Amino acid sequence: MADTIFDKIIRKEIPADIIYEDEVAVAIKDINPQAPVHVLVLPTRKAANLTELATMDTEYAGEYLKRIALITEKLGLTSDGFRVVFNQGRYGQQSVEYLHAHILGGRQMEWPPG
Ligand code: D5M
Repeated sequence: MADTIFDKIIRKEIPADIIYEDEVAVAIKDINPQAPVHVLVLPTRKAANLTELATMDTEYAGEYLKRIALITEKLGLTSDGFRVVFNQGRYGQQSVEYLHAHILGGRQMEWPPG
């Protein structure tokens, strides 16, 4: 699987604004924020996308999901709400082939998304 910018961030080869990290996940501020709060949650075990995560160890996948929820709490987003997005593939406009959950918060979201 091709190396991506997020592989390099996980390996600490390039800097990022890391707001949380443990053995399961690393959360960084998005470099191009689309909301007052825009954080990306990367699994430490590489998966290219959500489809690939679903083939991985169920316990690990569950722990990763729990980290996303934990980070929304740490960011203070749970009372007003937030949005979590996984972009995948061409139609999903995924630009980095390393799974990342976008956590977006701090403003009113709209539906349907663009
Ligand atoms: O989203 C990929 C996201 O990754 C996009 O919102 C920009 C962000 N990005 C790209 N490079 C960096 C670095 N170096 N730090 C932080 N954030 C970054 P996608 O869902 O693939 O379209």
